[in-house]
Amino acid sequence: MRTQQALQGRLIRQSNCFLVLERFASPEDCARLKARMEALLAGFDPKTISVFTTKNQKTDDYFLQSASNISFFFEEKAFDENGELRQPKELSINKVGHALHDLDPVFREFSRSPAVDDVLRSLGYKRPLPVQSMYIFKQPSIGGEVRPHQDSSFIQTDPLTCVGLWWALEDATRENGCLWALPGIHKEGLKWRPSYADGRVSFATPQPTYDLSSFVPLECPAGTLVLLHGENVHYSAENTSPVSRHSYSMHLVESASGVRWLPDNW
Ligand SMILES: O=C(O)CCC(=O)C(=O)O
Repeated sequence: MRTQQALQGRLIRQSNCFLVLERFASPEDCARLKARMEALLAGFDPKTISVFTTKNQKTDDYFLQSASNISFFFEEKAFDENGELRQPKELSINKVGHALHDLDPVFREFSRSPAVDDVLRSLGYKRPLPVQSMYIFKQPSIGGEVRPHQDSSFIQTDPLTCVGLWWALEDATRENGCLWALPGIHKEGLKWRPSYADGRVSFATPQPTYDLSSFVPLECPAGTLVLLHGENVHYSAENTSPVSRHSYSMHLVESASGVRWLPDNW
């Protein structure tokens, strides 16, 4: 019943591989998550620097260990030629991840709320298990792109069960780097798979490229929840606008019996 109420009137776009639900998070929810992130950033010492880029998948220890930490990654364009930050850390961070849903009380409460649980159960999940989360800033002018990818490439179960939940904490537009998704692509299955066996990343084939003209923009107001099928291909472009685009996302899998977590996942 709560699921029906949660979904009622808010399903603005549906394809087989993504759903966009407006007004899922209240303005107070968005403000609470943003304020909490501000506090986490205030306590962060930028000496432990790692630059996040999805162009060349990061393989350093700081990145790999962030799976079970709250770690901070800078924008590539945050640094000048001497390796110094051009502007305050608050305007230089690309993202924070990847265990906010477990380790931080505010993000944990939001991530495991009854409303989130209802949506996952309405999708058929019996024991949904959050395995990764991140806060992306898409900083004004320097916000880096996230290249087209399938979440199941990095989070694989047998059978495939990964689902992405992505919340706009600020209005997301084409100008400030909204998500773009490729309708129907999930029917073609998993395209690419890296291995993280023995703490090292390796892959047998290069990451596939996609014709970006087939993607649709998921522009949406703050508070919107975008649900992404694990084999959907999605990306977000650079933010060259003067406006940031904060978001929080979480990836989950089914953990009921009969579903196997692959040991070479990150
Ligand atoms: O927020 C973004 O720009 C990209 C997020 C994303 O690709 C994801 O959550 O899987």
